[in-house]
Amino acid sequence: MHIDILTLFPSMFDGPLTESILKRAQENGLLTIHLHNIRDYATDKHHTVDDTPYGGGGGMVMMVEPLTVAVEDVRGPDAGIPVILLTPQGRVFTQQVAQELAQYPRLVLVCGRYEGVDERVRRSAITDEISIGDYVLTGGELPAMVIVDAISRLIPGVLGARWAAEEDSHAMGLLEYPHYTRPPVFRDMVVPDVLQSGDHGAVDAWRRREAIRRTWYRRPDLLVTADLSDGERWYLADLAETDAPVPA
Ligand code: 4GM
Repeated sequence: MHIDILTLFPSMFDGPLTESILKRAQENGLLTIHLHNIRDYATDKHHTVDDTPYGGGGGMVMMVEPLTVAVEDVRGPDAGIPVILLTPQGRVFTQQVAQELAQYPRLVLVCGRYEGVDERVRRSAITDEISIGDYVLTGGELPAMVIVDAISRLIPGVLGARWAAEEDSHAMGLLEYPHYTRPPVFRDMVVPDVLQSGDHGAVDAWRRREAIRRTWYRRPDLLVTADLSDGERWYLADLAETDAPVPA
């Protein structure tokens, strides 16, 4: 996967992309990330990239020409490459969107700043708009990092052979089951017996039930679309009949 990122603040990406799993993915050639400074595409001697909005009002708007030329230069002639603007007005980023984007060999991410970008950039250069959630940030850089992280760990080989991203909680439409490691007793809190039983079938069944229980308690909205068996739907109906739910 090759990702180009257009930003006014390339150095903001230094930390997250050069540590841990994303660092190793790049060293192993599974991921390449190129940062491009939008200011390099400014056309005047002051390297201006923003201007006051027509119609007045506060704030600044990112100018159409530097951003459009930057996208055209970075993307090249291949019109099939997604060019994604990070904006609070985009479609909301979910695990499903991450899986969709992870299928592409190349992506271009465009980080806006100020009050937004000139509307004509969207029409001439952007193919998709994504929001990481219903809140406003000072720029698209943090959303771009979130997207790079979520997509990278879906690339085969990035997490290593023993880890299957398909089994991630949100990939299954459920929250994750509870995790434990040593010691078996901490203060008065014990590890459930089944996890120490060595019975893998029983462990899988317990984890699946706990994932459903936790999802029902914390995020019941997810259960509308979760892929549950008939037996699991019965289990859910039982949970829903309990008057005082046990915090999961
Ligand atoms: C307006 C237009 C993304 C503001 C484009 C960007 C939040 C998100 C910005 C922009 C952003 C989000 C910059 N704030 N919720 N601010 O994903 O890039």
